[in-house]
Amino acid sequence: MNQPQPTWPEAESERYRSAGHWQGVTFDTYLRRWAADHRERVALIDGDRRWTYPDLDAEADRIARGLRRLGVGRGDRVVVQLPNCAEFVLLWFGLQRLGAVPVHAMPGHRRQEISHLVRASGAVACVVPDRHARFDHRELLRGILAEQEPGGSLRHVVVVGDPGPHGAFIPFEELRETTGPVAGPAGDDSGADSGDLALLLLSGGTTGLPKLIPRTHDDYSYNARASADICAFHAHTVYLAVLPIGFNFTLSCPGVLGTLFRGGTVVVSPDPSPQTAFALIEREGVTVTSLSPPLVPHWLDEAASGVWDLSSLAVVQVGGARLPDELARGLGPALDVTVQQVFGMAEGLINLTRLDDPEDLICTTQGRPISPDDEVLVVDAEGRPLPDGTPGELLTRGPYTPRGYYQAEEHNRTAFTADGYYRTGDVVRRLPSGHLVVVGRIKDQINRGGEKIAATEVEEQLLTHPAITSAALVGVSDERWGERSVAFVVCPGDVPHPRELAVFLKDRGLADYKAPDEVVGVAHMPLTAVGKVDKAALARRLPQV
Ligand code: OOB
Repeated sequence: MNQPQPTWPEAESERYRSAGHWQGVTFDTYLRRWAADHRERVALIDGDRRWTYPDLDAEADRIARGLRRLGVGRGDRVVVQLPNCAEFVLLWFGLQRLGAVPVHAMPGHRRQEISHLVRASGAVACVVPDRHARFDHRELLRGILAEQEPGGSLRHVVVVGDPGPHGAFIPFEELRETTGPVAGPAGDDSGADSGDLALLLLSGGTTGLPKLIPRTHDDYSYNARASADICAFHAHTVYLAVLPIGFNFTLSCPGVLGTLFRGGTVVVSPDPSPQTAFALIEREGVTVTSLSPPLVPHWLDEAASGVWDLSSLAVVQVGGARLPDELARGLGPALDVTVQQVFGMAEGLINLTRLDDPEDLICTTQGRPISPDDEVLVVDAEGRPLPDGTPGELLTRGPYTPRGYYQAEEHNRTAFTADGYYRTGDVVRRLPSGHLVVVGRIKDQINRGGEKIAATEVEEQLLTHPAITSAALVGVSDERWGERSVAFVVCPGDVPHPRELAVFLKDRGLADYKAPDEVVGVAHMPLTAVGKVDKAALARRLPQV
């Protein structure tokens, strides 16, 4: 039941099972095992609240009962848009206990993104905070419900915090039912199969609307375990979740799940500021955390104040966007930690520098694949493999890289090769050691400090502005973000100011980070020989940093 389509060929699946990558165990059962194995250990800390492993297990039961009462069951999709708080983790395991499927939204997502996620996944429920970052998520969900077409899938909205005056919204606290059956047959409560869909991740997107990525129990738990092995996570690992927990990096590379697999402790940071994080590092004895590159300078500045005791911190992972080599070189000595670069993707493949790699590899490469069964090709424009050292597009397939997006048959024909390799759109150089250096990108995406912006999505929105007749969004290098977005627009009249466009796009329900940083009017769009907008020519019009 509930097989994500398409799946791995049987021969490959068998290979991954016999290699021990796929263990045939669901997250629901893993949680039961952890609770039995670590009776006293603290699994999760959020502020003054603490959960041991058995507490976490019992809480998953309660939430599963509450969800079941709402009619949520095995295979049902539930959009989860929560900031970093313990409820994210509790809910995630409550859903796993039912065999239901969390659909990960990011905290910054707004009407466009959330309604797309609901529609694309056919979600029956959404779980949101009341307010976060001065934004009222209840208002957002009221709008989405009101706009839903008759027969739409969304039936329930659960709110962490105050559900507000909208009587139909369910307070998260009310989900926690202490009595009654949790679910199906004993042993594996969820009744789910380890090959079933365990979660849906959102792709960064290139063309059309962002796609959903089907991750199974087998593949996603391997992702977390293999990462935890390489990072040598153990029962005394204390992991600080600084980036959004719904981000694959934070959840599973090795992140929250990798920590739980090893009996360690997850500490939730409600925001990524160094002040908040350093206070938690000091108080809880945090040993490892993960950052995006734009956070690094802020962390270094604050650490230089010398008022914090960060001596417990041993490893800082950085990923999601290219970390400049000099920043990598500065980070280790400044915090007295081992730096680990992480080049991963929601579509699967994770690359890590190893903790004992020579400093040069740690500072100048984005790591190498975590699995011996990751297959990596670097190819030219015709798809022909290139020798080591020559930059080309990275293609990959393997035990935790799904063979296609969720219900996107047509898109899959071009996003994957005929023999199942995912075309990453990343341009890399491969060293003889297997380490990859990310040197560019051929996908039409902007990576703004780790936040991915699909150019076509924003361009379509810009074209709805009455002053704009043609639009092209281009990424240019930027000191703070790594890349910033520049909208080139053709306007018969005045060119709108970036602030006005930001308000316009916000009103249309687009996440704030997708608003162009800069707007440049052009008389007409330069075209390539095949008649496409020549984005490289547009980028050359700007002063380079
Ligand atoms: C992570 O996942 P996504 O799905 O948000 O983005 C994936 C894309 C990659 O294809 C690449 O273009 C870029 O983000 N990227 C990097 C990078 N890490 C990701 N580019 C250069 N250097 C890096 N270190 O971003 C993600 C998922 C799991 C772990 C870490 C990151």
